Amino acid sequence: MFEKILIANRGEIACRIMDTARKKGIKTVAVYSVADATSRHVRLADEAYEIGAAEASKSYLNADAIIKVAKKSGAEAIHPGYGFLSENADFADKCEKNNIRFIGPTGAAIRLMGLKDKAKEVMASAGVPVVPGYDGDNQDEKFLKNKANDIGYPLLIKAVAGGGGKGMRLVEREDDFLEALKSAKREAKSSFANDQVLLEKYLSKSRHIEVQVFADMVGNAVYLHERDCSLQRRHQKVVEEAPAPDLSDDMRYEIGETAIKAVKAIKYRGAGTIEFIVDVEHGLKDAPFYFMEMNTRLQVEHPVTELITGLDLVEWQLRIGAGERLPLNQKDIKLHGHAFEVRLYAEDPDNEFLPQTGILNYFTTPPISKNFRLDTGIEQGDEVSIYYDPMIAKLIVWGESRSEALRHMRKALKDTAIAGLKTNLEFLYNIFDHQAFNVADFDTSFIDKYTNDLINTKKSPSVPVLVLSALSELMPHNQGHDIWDRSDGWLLNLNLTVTINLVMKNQTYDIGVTYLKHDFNIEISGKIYHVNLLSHHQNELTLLLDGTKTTGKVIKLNQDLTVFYEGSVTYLHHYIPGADRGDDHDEDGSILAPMPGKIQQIFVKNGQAVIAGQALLVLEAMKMEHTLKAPFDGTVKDLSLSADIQVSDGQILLKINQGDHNE
Ligand code: MV4
Repeated sequence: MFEKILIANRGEIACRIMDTARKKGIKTVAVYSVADATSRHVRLADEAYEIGAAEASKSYLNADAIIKVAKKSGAEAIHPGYGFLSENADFADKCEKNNIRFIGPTGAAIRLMGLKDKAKEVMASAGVPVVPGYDGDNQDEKFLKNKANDIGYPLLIKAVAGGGGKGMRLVEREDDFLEALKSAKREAKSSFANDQVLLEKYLSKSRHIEVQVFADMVGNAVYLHERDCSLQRRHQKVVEEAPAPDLSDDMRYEIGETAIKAVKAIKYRGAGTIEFIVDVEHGLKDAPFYFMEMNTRLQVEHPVTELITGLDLVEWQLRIGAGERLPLNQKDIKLHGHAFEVRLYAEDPDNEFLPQTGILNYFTTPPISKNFRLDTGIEQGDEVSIYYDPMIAKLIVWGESRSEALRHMRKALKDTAIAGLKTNLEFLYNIFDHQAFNVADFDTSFIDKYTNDLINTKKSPSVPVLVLSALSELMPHNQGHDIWDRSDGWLLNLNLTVTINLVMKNQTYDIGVTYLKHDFNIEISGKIYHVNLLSHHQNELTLLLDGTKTTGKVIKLNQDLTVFYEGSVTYLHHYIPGADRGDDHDEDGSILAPMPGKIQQIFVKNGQAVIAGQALLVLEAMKMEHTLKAPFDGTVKDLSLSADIQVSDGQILLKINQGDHNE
């Protein structure tokens, strides 16, 4: 076994790998960019070396710098985690050439699985079912259009060098084919420097079921059963679970054995995942399933497999990487219970999931237990920057059954609180609170289909949220004391009413609070509510609201309140005349780039009248599209950009002259 390994990654996965290495008594070497100098993975490592600037290309993707640190530190092996260099065949080869064990498959296996057409050919010849279509080298437009007509519509155009949906186009009708083909090739060329595409029949009602596999260096291979990752948004997985709900034992066996055929066909080594697409047009029972792609790395969602098998997949990677045989035979790998994982992201579902940056001023999660696991790379006070994926943490739960695990996840999400930046917490809660998901009635279209249930952009805050906020604002903010310790005379003047002004989306709510010695009357929009305060501790209040027990958390930063109540998250501002700094958005209506990126589309022109909320342009950044909208009614001016222009963070893109409507 290794004495010392280098983890060529950051964030939660680097911390997670270090956890296992430490348990095995293996020394760990961290590498970090200038932006990560004080991050958690640096603190957890035995040694740490700076390898370059914040941009990943200058640090975590800098293969030579990483190998240099491995040599200097005496690390015998490198664990790449996921993302970054984890599926870079040249890096894997370079490690081996430098006599450093790459903890993963050979460069040859990575290379082979990196191209969808080659991967499909290898799988088909190994007897693994692949989606019907065309994956040859002939890329002539007319030839491909004829092939498309043979396959039938709807069909998918997929970049062979693509992955995760990039360079993928759904074509519903023959007339749309050529334009979609050109668009897919353009994106593939710019993203992968390889514009070759393949065609596939589109399975319009599908489940994404993937099988965790492991193989050692002497030809043994096992499957650690499957994960269902059908809940995706723009090909980013949102929820993963294991095992796949309602999958029969027969089908579990069949899918698992098929995955092993795939692994043996490519002489694989280490941890891997075979992704299948299951055609559930006629239900899941005996449904046809097809090879989609193979991931030659440990995946983000591996914890759900660990929880239902009781195995440590990183430990297996280290042992196999050190040349050991597989620790278990197939018959020894048992399933127990059900697990879910959600990815907590710094993004704003109310604004097209725009990535958020800022300081994590407040971050609390439930206590760790056999039912709750937290994998995170950041702690309270850390910054979420624009340089890396805005994932804050993974919340993972385990229960004896799917319904018990669902309960544990709802509880975990309700007991998680984050303030200082917006997150997808409420969006995640709404998924686990959704009837269709609870009865496992879902497929890959779930998030698109139920978007309006999942992203319930609030028009106004609920009464419990307003009551919790108003009372919280009356507490002395010397933490831990309760309302009775107020030093001012307010509590002595019975029947005195104070008004708290709370603002949400430019709408003000005046909350009248009257103290009645043992309880309160609270007036909202002319209606009186009777409230007993039961307890107030650590930002959490419990009260009786017209006799109903009500508990919530109010986190205050300056005059801004983040309110957590029954899975909902509400952002309010406590307006105190004179205490408020001026609006920080500039009066001249400048539209600034929220982060570095490329102008993808412009919908308006100089002199055009626009209304508040109207889409102005699309910025491509952080692997996603971000639509920038008019902050108020007005007229477009100073627009001099064109598509494909690269813009910097904070750059003025155009201005909206407020109010005037000259065409
Ligand atoms: C498919 C498919 C249906 N039919 N291929 C490929 C990339 C991966 N992220 C999802 N992929 C899919 N490939 C065929 N022939 C369905 C998916 C798919 C999906 C597609 C669109 C939107 C969301 C999706 C979620 C999971 C799987």
